[in-house]
Amino acid sequence: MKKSRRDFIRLSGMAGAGLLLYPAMACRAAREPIVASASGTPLPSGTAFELPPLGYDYSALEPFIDAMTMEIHYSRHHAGYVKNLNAALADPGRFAGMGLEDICRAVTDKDTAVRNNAGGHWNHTRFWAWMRPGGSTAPSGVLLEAINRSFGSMETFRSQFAEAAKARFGSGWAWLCADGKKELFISSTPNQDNPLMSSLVDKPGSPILGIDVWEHAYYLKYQNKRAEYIQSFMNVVNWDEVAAQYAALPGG
Ligand code: MN3
Repeated sequence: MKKSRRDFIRLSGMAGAGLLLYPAMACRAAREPIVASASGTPLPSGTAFELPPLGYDYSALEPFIDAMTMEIHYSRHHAGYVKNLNAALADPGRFAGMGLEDICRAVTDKDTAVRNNAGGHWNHTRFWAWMRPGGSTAPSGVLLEAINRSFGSMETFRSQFAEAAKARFGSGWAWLCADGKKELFISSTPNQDNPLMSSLVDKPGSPILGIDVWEHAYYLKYQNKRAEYIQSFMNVVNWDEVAAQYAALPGG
C-alpha cells in the first residue's frame, strides 16, 4: 500500500505538470498508478482528485476505438467527472479524507453529485487500464480457472458479458465482478454507478472488468451499432490488467 500511495502522489504531480497534454509520454509510468489512484488509499488531506494519465496515445486503440472518441472521452468526459467530483466535495462532510474507492462504497441515493462523479472517475480510471494497444491478451492461470468455474468457458463468459452490455437500457456499464469469495459474476449498472456502491446495486462486488456503454463511448464510430462496439472492445481487453486486479483482491 505504501508504494501505491507514493506512486499516486508522484503521478498526480506529473499530471499537474502538464503531462495530460501528452498522455503518450506517461506510458511507462501509467500502469501501476492507474490502479493506485482508484484504490481505497485515502488522499492526503487537502488534495484534490486529479485526472490520471491515459497511458497511451488517443490513436493507440485504432481501429477498434477511434482517436477522436478517445480524446473526447478522456479529456472532456473523464476530466469533467474529476472536476465535478472536486466541486461536489468542496464541503466533503462524511466523505472527508476518503479515497475514491471508499467514497464509491459509501455513497447512497441521497448523494447525487458525489455518486455520479466519484463513479465516473473510478469507472473511467479503470476503463483506460482495461484496454491495451496491440490487441487483447488472453486470461490464464487462476483468473481463467475462475472464469471457467463461474461460466463454464471463456466463450460463454464472452457472450454473457456482451449480452449484459447490449441489454443495458440507456447509459451505463456492464461488469465482470468478483464477490467476497472471489467467485465471478456479471452485472450491469445505470449511469455512472458501479458494483462497489453496495447500497445502490442488487449484488455488490469488486469490478475487475467493465465496459462503458454510454453513447459517448462509441457513437462517433459505431453510431447505433452498440453490439459492434462491444465486439471491438473485446479485441482490446488487457487481460493481464484484469488478472492483476483479480489477484490483488482479498479472500478466495
Ligand atoms: Mn464514459
